[in-house]
Amino acid sequence: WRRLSTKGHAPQSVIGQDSAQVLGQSYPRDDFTNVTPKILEKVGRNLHNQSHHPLWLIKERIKAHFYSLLIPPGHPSRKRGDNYYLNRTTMLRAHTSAHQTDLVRSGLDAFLLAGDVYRRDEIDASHYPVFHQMEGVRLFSNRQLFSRVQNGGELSLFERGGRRSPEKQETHTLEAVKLVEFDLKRTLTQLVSYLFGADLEIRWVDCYFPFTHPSFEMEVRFQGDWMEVLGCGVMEQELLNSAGAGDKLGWAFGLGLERLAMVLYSIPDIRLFWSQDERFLKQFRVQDIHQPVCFQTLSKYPPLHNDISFWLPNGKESEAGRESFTENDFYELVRSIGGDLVEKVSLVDNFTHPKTGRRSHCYRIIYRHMERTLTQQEVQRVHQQIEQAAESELGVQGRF
Ligand code: FA5
Ligand code: MG
Repeated sequence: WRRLSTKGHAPQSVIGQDSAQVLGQSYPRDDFTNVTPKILEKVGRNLHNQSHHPLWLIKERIKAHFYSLLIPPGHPSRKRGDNYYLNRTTMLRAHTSAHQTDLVRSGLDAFLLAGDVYRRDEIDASHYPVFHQMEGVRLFSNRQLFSRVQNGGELSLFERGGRRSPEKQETHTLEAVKLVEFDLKRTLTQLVSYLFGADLEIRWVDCYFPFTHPSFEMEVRFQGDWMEVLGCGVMEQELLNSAGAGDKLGWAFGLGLERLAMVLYSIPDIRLFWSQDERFLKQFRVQDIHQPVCFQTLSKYPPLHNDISFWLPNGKESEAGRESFTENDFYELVRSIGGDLVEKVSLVDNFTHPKTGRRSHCYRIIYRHMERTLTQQEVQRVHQQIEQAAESELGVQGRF
């Protein structure tokens, strides 16, 4: 009650003879000044942030309504096992799509943004728990989409009573979606041929994302295998509606900057991006960003591998619905102890005892330093720490 009473509420913002003090900043008075002390008293109160104030309450309800439209609380993209949480309400962002709505709401209809993103994920040469994504969005009005089509004026973006199908969302017309999808794929194909030349082999794979439908992933040929470099699709109309762009259709993509740089510069391992070794960094200091870089890979030092086997804890689910053991928990533990010495962890055996029903996992950990040769002893020390921590922190029983 003390906090809510106005008595004793020292206003943070006041107006004096020469200047107004507003939230710690000073603004000199001039002939335009007309603000009054009564008004300034209110600045900084932020009623909508005051817990259980009616404005707070209605705001929270509106937020809950829109948030639940697209990513319900139990959605996999919020899973504790796949993400890093600061606490119950705040996580490190796991993809740059988190910013789509705000930027569309701000009025932009085409934008790019880049940022660092964080995920608990598997461990190998193309996965790292911190990486960088670049997001692109483009919106189309009816006129923009159909102006290139003969008699396009008769076509529309939306239809009533339509159904969601593998090709399209319920409110979209098939002709509009096909044009957006075509523009999206053409734009991304042009991007990769600009970066890599027309020779790069690519393919499109259908997939699922919560913010787009239909959705696709682009894969490129890298060192003899297909590697996924980006996800994309036709934006969910609910997202555009809630961001004030309900009269438009849009596409969006999110690409992994590391993955593209690995292909472009033949960088063999994702850990190298964090290297502070001049032999790595100096190769990219070109005069002109378009100048090709012929990356000379640092000589590869020999790998050492060690296996680790353990019985999993009994498969009861805890009351929070959390599984008692997940593979990501083990990967995370290996990372936090082995750091960048660990090149890859793979599950090589998954065994269920025929009588007791107990499950056991065997993982192979490949250790390799990017900048020098590791010794057996050094690796042994780290490996033993991993064994001990697995028992004490994950509740597994070692078969070491
Ligand atoms: C997404 O993150 C979607 N938000 C992309 C998107 C944006 C779809 C807009 C539709 C519309 P995905 O989880 O597939 O999708 O990640 C996108 C890209 O990030 C991947 O293709 C890959 O290039 C890169 N990436 C994903 N995980 C890792 C990782 N652990 N390490 C390095 N790069 C990664
Ligand atoms: Mg993906």
